[in-house]
Amino acid sequence: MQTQRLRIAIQKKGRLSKECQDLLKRCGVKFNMVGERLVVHAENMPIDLLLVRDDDIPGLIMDGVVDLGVIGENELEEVSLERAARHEASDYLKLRRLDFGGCRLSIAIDKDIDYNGPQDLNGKRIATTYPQLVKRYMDNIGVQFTTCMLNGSVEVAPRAGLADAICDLVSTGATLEANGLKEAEVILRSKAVLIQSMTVISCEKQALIERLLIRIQGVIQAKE
Ligand code: PRT
Ligand code: ZN
Repeated sequence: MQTQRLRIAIQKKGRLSKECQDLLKRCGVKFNMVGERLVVHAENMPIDLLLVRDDDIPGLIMDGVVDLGVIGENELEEVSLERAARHEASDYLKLRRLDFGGCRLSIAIDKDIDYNGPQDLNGKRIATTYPQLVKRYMDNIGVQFTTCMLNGSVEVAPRAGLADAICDLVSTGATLEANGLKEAEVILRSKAVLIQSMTVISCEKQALIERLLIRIQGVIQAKE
């Protein structure tokens, strides 16, 4: 269902939401976040913000339900691989890498284990929320493994005897340390990105996207 207004999907609540809203505001988009609304209309531009869980953003873009989205590359690439494996639409346009949401997706092991390289992961069970990205990495280096899919508490899996290692997002490393783990391999460095759906849109909408991109460029440069 096409609308005249540009639809932008952003995370409703979480690590990307504040910076995402700040970026849009600095770009001159005026809106008022009130209550538990799913859609918020910008007051001064033909833009609607869709407030959703980050997990839903890649699919909304790939299915052409929204025009733009802001999402972590980790989530974006995982969903894209997962959808491609199911022969579902998995394409998108990456418009710009943003200056927030930075983290790395890393394989971590018990801190007391002697680690000499990826071959040491051979035959191990790895707990993760990102099975596709782990598979891509392990297949590339030719190391056998199994996964244990966990949507939360990944870092406690080794201690709980559910897995030998984990693959999870790391920013400061404090969570790993608190759970007696150490980083063994970084498999992806991620940031928030602005993406566009491959769906053909009106010239007006495309022109608005171009204007927004120029403003985003200005906002990011001003911070540097
Ligand atoms: O509710 P919803 O599904 O929308 O949110 P969510 O809980 O799935 O995601 P959220 O808000 O936690 O994270 C959104 C995005 O922020 C992620 O997809 C990443 O792109 C990015 N990001 C950046 C991070 C981190 N840094 C991060 N440190 N996401 C999660 N973490 C977690 C990590 O999983 C681990 O539990 O923080 C912990 C590690 O942090 P340190 O500092 O102890 O290393
Ligand atoms: Zn999520």
